[in-house]
Amino acid sequence: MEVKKVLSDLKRRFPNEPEYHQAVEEVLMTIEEEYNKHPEFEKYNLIERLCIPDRVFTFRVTWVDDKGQVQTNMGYRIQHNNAIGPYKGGIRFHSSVNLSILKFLAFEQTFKNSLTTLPMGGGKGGSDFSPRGKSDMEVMRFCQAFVTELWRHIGPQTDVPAGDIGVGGREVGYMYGMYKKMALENTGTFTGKGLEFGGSLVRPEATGYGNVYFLLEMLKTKGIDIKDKVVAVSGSGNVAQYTVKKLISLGAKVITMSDSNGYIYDPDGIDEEKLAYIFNLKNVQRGRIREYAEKYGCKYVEGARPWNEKCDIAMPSATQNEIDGDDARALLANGCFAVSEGANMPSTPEAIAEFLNAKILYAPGKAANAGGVSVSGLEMTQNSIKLSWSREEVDAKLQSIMKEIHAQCTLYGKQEDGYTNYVKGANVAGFMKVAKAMMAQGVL
Ligand code: NDP
Ligand code: 2IT
Repeated sequence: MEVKKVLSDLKRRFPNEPEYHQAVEEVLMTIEEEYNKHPEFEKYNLIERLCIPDRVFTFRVTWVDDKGQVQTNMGYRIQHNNAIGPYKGGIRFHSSVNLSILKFLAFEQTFKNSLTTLPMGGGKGGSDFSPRGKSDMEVMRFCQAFVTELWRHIGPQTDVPAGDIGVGGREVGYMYGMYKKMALENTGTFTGKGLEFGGSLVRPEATGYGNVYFLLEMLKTKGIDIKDKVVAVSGSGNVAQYTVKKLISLGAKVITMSDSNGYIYDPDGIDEEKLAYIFNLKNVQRGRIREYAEKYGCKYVEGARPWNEKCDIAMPSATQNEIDGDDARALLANGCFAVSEGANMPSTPEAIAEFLNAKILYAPGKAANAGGVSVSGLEMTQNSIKLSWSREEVDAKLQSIMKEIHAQCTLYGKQEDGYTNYVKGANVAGFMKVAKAMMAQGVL
């Protein structure tokens, strides 16, 4: 494989998809060496078959708002690769959603799901609909209209969606309800469902908790204790909230959270009580993070990201490309020694290069945030056997999966000087499993 040629071909065939190109480039650069050890991969053109999604569905979603006006949004589902199991991955509702963003997410998901040890392929979907500022009934009508198109492409053995930005328990509930009405089946073709109708304990917590479990594994390699470490977290949604919850329970000090308008800096640290306020503010009131600063009298910085604040550890948990080269240099200059990504592709290529050059502990999202989809996989298992496991059982399985992902990253990412390049480790380990499965199944 010649990475430059593969990339230039992809850019020519799929122009104007910068996030997709970015995600593919990062993976190809790191798997090139391993790929070229297997001439059989090249013979079967594995690389193009792995980079280009199996299929892409695009559809218009039409719904009626509270004023009686007819609205349209775009809907998408990318079925990227099902070599190791049914397509699996979340649905994102955000005004920025487009084909490029969903293709990058579906591509990443394929490698992430491969790392989880569970039999799941990769997919992603979403819409440029923004739930922010919409009434509950508007969100419901939109979800129903979205699924009226989507339902024919998904199923428990074919493609199992879940949540992502803008899609939480409320949205999954509305989508699953409509799906059941259309498909006349009750086999759990969505994960992140409510506990009353097939959801799994620990699924809401799983991405944030899983990221902290991965961080603990990384810290263990250096003999560092999480207690009293200062952590900067971005975002204040599902992933950020449970990341902070776990960090507090382990005695770390979380000093920042953010949303798309700005970030709060609390030098005393966010404690249990303040976090309960954030859960209510974000999940019930659907308010802005600025209100935290007003309530607790701390600093709020409008229109900025938290990476200039001094911290030991950074856990970006909002969105893609939220840490650029300057942010990375600021973090390093302030002594940050570990970055563990809750979000998907939050660091730009320049930022990643800074972290790797500085040889800090740096975990890419596809490894560190895989706890969410892992517990989704466990939800699918529970639905299949028609049983529910206890909180302790699911949490123990999540912890052992995160340990196993860390071990796989170490296997392929450990360098001669002892430094672990988790980017390379995650990409090669994720790739090898999918590649072997594709080879065994013939040219498809
Ligand atoms: P939520 O919708 O619950 O929260 C998203 C958070 O990020 C909000 O605070 C939101 O702010 C902020 N945000 C979203 N878009 C932007 C933007 N363009 N600029 C700045 N801030 C932004 O989503 P999740 O917590 O579920 O997802 C967060 C990240 O984690 C995403 O990258 C997602 O792909 C990833 N992820 C999620 C998993 C899950 O299980 N949910 C699993 C693995 C990864 P605001 O309120 O202003 O919109
Ligand atoms: O990016 C992700 O891994 C998710 N949004 C979760 C996917 C899932 O199927 O649970």
